[in-house]
Amino acid sequence: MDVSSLISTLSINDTCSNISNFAANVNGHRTEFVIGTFTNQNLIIATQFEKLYSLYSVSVDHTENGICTVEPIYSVHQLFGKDNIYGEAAARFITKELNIRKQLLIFLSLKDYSRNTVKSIAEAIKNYSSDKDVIIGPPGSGKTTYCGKVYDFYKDKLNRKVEVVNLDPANENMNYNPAIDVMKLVTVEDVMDSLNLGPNGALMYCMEYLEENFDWLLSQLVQIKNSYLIFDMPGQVELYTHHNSIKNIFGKLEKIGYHLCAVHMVDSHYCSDPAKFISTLLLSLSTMMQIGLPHVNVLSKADLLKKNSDKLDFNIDFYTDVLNLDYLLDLLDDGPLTKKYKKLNAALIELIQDYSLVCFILLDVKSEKSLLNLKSAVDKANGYIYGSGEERSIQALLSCAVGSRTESERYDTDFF
Ligand SMILES: Nc1nc2c(ncn2[C@@H]2O[C@H](COP(=O)(O)OP(=O)(O)O)[C@@H](O)[C@H]2O)c(=O)[nH]1
Ligand SMILES: [Mg+2]
Repeated sequence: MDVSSLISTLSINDTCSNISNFAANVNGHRTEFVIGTFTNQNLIIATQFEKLYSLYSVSVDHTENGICTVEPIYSVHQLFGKDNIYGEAAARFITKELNIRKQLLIFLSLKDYSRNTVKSIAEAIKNYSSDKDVIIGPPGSGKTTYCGKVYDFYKDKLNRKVEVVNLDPANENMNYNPAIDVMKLVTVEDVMDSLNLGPNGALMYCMEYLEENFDWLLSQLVQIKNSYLIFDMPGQVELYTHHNSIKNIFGKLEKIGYHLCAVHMVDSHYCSDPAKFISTLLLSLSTMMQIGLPHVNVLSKADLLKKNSDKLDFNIDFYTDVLNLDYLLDLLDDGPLTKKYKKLNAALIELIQDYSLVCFILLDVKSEKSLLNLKSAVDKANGYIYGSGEERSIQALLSCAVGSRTESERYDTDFF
């Protein structure tokens, strides 16, 4: 299917687009899907034939004669194809089921339009669209703590179906009950004993073993339907800067249609020393380059950072926004250990500024507002659009319709 020429034929002229395709088995029929997200509209193609037969346009309205409606009103128009009232009903059903809030262009070419088939089509899209966050970062940065907290928060406060997958083969003190646990496949402790390796070597081995046994992970993942997944990852830095197993595992997950977003956590304690902060920036940048996923950098334990803010050289914004590092260069050039390396300091600062990719979100896991702030950044990085089953107040729908407030901002005013 030549999607780009189709999109230009449909005159969807949009620079901000996100298009993906995948195939799924829907009630015994191979079905090809294309999902496109644009600023003002969404596109769904679902075909069980080689061709596209019918195109429908569904508009979503939240007011009638100027008065807000309790439920959104869906108006369906068939733009081309043979008249098919079942197709129109299917287009309406899918829009509603996926809680789509923008105009939807939907091509449906199905062998039958029974309720069962149409429901399975919506399910297949939902399964595909549910996002997955991979929580990465050095040991002790707070990944496991965050996974447990965010699990409770998503489930209890945002009403999202959510599960945590533990991929750290040496995870202690999990404050959540993992839906999948890599420690059932392999543990660092066993590898250290059986192969006589140290902890670092054993962890590398475990991730290579997981890569080789990707089918084990996949067989468990397919059993989790329709949930937002959070992957708790191991902390060893080289796994994200140059070793390839984790990158390959993420690549395989993306290939089968998972949307991943990397949430990279670094202890905000490193802000207290200019040399450590530079190494934090370099680590974050090289991880972004190596992993190559939508990426959100986080400075964790912000409560401690705030408590000790008088000990910082700059305001907290300086560390989160990473806008002008020349001030940091001055400190490095005066530092007892770093003053010898003026040229190297200047080159490192220039490298980070040239890429201009790294900035941070602060996180204090004890604050719901902080969890929400991070969630909002992750949703934006992910392009999370479908929120079926999440709270649907008229206000929320209206504000989404005009694009004025994100779900987080709504939650913010509703709960705080
Ligand atoms: N003060 C504070 N401590 C935190 C926070 N997040 C995690 N920690 C602590 O940091 C330590 C390491 O956390 P853990 O989640 O095991 O880190 P991981 O190795 O990255 O999984 C634990 O003692 C946590 O209690 C936070 O937001 N604030
Ligand atoms: Mg951990």
